Amino acid sequence: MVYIKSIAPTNIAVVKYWGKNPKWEKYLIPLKSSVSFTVQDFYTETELKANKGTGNILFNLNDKAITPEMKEYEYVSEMFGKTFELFPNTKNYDYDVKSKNNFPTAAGYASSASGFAALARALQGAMKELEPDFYSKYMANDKLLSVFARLGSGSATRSIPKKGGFVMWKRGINPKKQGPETFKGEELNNQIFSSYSKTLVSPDEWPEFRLIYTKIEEKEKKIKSRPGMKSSVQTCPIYNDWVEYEEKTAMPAVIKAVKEKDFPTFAKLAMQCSDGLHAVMGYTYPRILYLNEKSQELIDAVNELNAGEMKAAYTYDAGPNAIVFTLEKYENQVIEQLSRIIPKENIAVTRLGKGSRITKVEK
Ligand code: 2P0
Repeated sequence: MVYIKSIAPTNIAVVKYWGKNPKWEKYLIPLKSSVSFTVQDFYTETELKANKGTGNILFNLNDKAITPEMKEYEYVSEMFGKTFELFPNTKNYDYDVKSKNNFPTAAGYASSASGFAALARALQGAMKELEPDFYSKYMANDKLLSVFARLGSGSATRSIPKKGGFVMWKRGINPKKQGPETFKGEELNNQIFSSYSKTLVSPDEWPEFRLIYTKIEEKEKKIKSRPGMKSSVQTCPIYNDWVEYEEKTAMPAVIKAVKEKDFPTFAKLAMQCSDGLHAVMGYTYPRILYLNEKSQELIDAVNELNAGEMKAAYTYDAGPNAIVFTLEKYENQVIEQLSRIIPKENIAVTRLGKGSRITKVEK
C-alpha cells in the first residue's frame, strides 16, 4: 500500500480553451492553444491510496462518496481508463481517492482543473513508489504528467507545471492533421504527447500581479463546459476564425505583454479574449449565455475605472463570476470600485502561485 497526498492549484485562462479537435476528442486535444495564470489560494488537495489490484476505483469529492451513476464518477473513471491504456502498469492497483476543494465547485471556478491536476500528481507519486522503473521511463517527466492530467480535463493540464505562474498549453496537433486511426504505437503516443503545458513566466517574475475573485452567483452552471464547447465547435459560424485569430495574433501578443510586464497592453487583450470567448458562445446554436446582468455591470465598472489609465481587466469563463486582474498599486481602488456592485465579503484577492506538487508520502 502507498498513501500519497498532493495539492494542485486552479488556473484562470486569459486566452481561453473552448473546443476539442473532433478527431482527437478522446484524448482531449484542443483546437487552439491557451494561456493561464496559476492561482495561489484556490486549490484541490487529494489523498490517494493504492493497493495491489485490478484498477478498481473509489472516489470521494468534498466528503461525499461519488457513485458510478454520478457524472463526476464518469469523468474520473474515464480518466483512469485512458491512463490504464497509455500507462499500462497503473492498472495493477486499486485506488481509493479523496479529493477536497477549498472553493465552490462548478460556479465558474475551474475545479476540474485543480481536481484532475492533483489526481494526476498523486498517481505519479504512487507510481514512483510502486513501479520505480516504469515511473522513471514514462511518468517522471512533468511534460508527460501534464498530458496525463489533460486526459481528465483539458484545463487541468495548465495546473501541472511545478513552477506555476503564467502557463501555456500548446495545442500540439494541427487541426488539419489526420485522426488517431492513421497512427500506430510510438507514433500515436508522440501525437498524444504533443499537446502539453509549460510555465512561461514564474510567479516571482511578476509579484505585483493580482487576481481578484468576485462571487456574483454560487449556483451550479446550467450548461457544463464539455457539451457547451462541443456545441460551439459544431455550430458556431465564426469558430474557425476565432481560433485562427487567437492562435496567430492574440496569444503571441498576450505572451509578449506578460513577459514584458506591460499591464496596459495585457489588460486590453485579456478583456478582448474574454469577450471573444463569450461572442463565440453567443454565436453557438442553441445560444450559450453564462453572463448575467451583474456580470455586465462589473464590465461597465471596470471600463469606467480604466477611463484614464488601464488599472484592471475582467475575464469570464463558463459562469457569471468575474476574475479581475490588476496590480498591487491599484488593488484598493479596484476593490472599492467592485464593491459598489458586489459585497466586499464576496471579493477575494490572490496572486500568482506555484503549480502542483506532492505534500506527503507514506508506505
Ligand atoms: C479555460 N474553460 O480555458 C476555459 C474557459 C471554460 C471557459 O477550460 O471538457 O473543464 O474537461 O476539457 O477543462 C473549462 O473546460 O473541459 C475550461 P474538459 P474543462 O479555462
